[in-house]
Amino acid sequence: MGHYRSNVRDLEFNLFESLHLDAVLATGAYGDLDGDTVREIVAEASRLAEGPIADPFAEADRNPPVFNPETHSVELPAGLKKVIKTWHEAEYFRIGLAPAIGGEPAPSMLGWAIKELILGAQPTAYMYLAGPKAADIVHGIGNDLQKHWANLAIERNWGATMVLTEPDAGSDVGAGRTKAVEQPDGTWHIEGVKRFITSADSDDLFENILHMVLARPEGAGPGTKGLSLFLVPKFHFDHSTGVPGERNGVFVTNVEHKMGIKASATCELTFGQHGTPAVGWLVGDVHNGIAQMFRVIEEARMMVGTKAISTLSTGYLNALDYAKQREQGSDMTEMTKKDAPRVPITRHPDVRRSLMLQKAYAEGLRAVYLYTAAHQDDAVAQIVSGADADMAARVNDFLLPIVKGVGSERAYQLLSESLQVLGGSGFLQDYPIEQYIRDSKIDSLYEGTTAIQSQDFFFRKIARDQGKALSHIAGQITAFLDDPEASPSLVVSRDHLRVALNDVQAALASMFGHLMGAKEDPKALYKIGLGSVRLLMAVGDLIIGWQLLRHAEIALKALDGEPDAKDRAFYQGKVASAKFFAANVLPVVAVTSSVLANIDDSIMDLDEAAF
Ligand code: ST9
Ligand code: FAD
Repeated sequence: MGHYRSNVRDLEFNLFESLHLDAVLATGAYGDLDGDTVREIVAEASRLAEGPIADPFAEADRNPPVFNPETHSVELPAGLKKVIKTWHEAEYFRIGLAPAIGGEPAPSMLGWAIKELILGAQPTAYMYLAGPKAADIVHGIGNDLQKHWANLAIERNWGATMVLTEPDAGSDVGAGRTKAVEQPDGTWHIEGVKRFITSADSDDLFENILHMVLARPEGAGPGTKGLSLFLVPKFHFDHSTGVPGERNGVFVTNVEHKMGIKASATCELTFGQHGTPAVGWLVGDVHNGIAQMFRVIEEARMMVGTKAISTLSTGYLNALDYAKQREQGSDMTEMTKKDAPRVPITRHPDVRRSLMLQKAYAEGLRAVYLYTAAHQDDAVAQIVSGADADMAARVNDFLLPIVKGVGSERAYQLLSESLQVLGGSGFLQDYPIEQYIRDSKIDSLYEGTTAIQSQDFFFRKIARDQGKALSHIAGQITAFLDDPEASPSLVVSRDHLRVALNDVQAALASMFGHLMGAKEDPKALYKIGLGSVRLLMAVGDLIIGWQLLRHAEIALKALDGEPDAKDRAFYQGKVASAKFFAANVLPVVAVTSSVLANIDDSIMDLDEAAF
């Protein structure tokens, strides 16, 4: 068996038993797509992911892309190229894309469930396959000609990149210096150097690459609002047929050597410095670059969170397989008997603790990203949480930093537990977990670091939203807690959830207190900066705990119906992980609440020399 272990049963549980996919499909909003077809699609995608897609995972890591400075090109490992082609040919990319560019209508949550599979099996492959989604976005924000290019990009299978970062503009995108100079024919010449650009060259995978580039038109203002979005193709092309022509003046000038996701080419990209102008086209003929680019960023943040969560899930399932087979030591109750039989390490309480924590986070975070995806479609959101279109968009925005920020941090933290279960063997390259850890570290860095996610969460998704999405979610949790049909066997767990909800509300009140305080004394903002990551993680735990307990209720009802042995174990696992999370993780939220109420900001006055 290859490295990747999918969890199709849990995906189906989320889609059908938790998020009511049958009812969603019965609305007719997605044509004649039905439940059986969805199950077949997911099962087939999983087979592909666990088999040929996962196959060259280690090979691609050990033989990373090779940069040729003479030709400004990147050579990719052959196995990885084959994987990328195989997944593309399976045409999953059409799921959920606009029908006008050849997409198949489907709920967003189905698209993300399938993306989870490739993101766990071969994450770097998925990043090379961003072209169709980029085309979908260009189709949404481009002018008529650019909408046609979006069609060409799908038909002719072009690659795509998102180009924001510069050496002096990382988190601070608004510090970008790359310049755009308008030409008499309405095109623009882009001049500058961008850094860390994923897939800026991709061997011979694509006949063309559409770079989506933020640059500052001459004379435009400072900061992000002065940036505009340009399409800069690798090759000029016939605007009607798409047939490629001359090379455009955008060249890869370096490829980074990295800790993980080594198979993903991370490139320096230079515009207009090699004697050929880098010609760009202003997207949608409007100077609204940062808002337009955020359409791409939102998609990519969801992708990064799902990648991290998927990696944690396969890390956990690998650890579980190992633990079931590894015998070591005797049962703790017989620890003094030297001749007691050896037991599988799954008998040791600390291994059980670790496995159950991994399971709870992996499945809880899966529930969170799919619940988020459910709010990316108006019809689905209505069924899942009663949100109207406006509220659905707010809830999606609110949950994105949790999927990305909490998903990436918890995955990296818990993958360390997965490795620990294997003991010294986990440290070896014979097992995939060391690579999972290396490959998933990036998830808390790119697409906005965790600190950036936490500030986005507090300032934009809560304060600027006037707490509307937050109230909607808190209302859902309260309704769950007050459900008169709640199972008696979850009473204690629900109490933990109720207390955690109160603790989060107290933590938020403290943060709002600091925000109000900043009107008098701007230095009160430091307290928010010192506490925002903790707040994000605490809200994440609250929402994970709620989702797990929702699932436990569903599982308990299913257990009453006498399921078969396999399903019985599955549902029992749902109940056990929810109870475990409620008892072991939710009480810790109180600590965060207390810390946030009494934030000590004295380190902000400390001389740097004292660090
Ligand atoms: C990266 C790529 O890291 C990682 C790997 C990607 C692999 C895929 C590669 C292929 C891509 C091809 C594309 C395909 C499609 C995707 C497929 C995925 C596979 N929500 O607060 P303000 C907007 S890329 C929505 O004042 P500052 C809004 O318009 C690099 N919009 O910010 C707002 O105006 P207003 C990623 C938001 O102080 C305006 O921005 N880099 C949001 O000026 C200004 O807002 C980063 O992520 C939002 N949440 O700037 C940078 N927030 O307020 C991280 C802001 O009027 N840094 N807007 O509505 C940040 O996010 C900063 O906080 C900042 C600050 C830049 C926004
Ligand atoms: P910095 O912004 O310098 O941050 C350094 C540290 O300071 C971080 O811990 C950060 O959290 C903290 N910090 C910075 N500002 C603040 C603040 N205001 N408040 C609190 N803390 C702060 N970019 C693209 O445009 N396209 C891509 O395709 C792309 N792919 C990438 C692939 C890889 C492998 C990598 C490593 C990066 C990629 N990036 C890409 C860039 C990525 O998005 C940035 O690295 C990221 O946004 C962080 O910027 P930085 O590295 O400059 O770190």
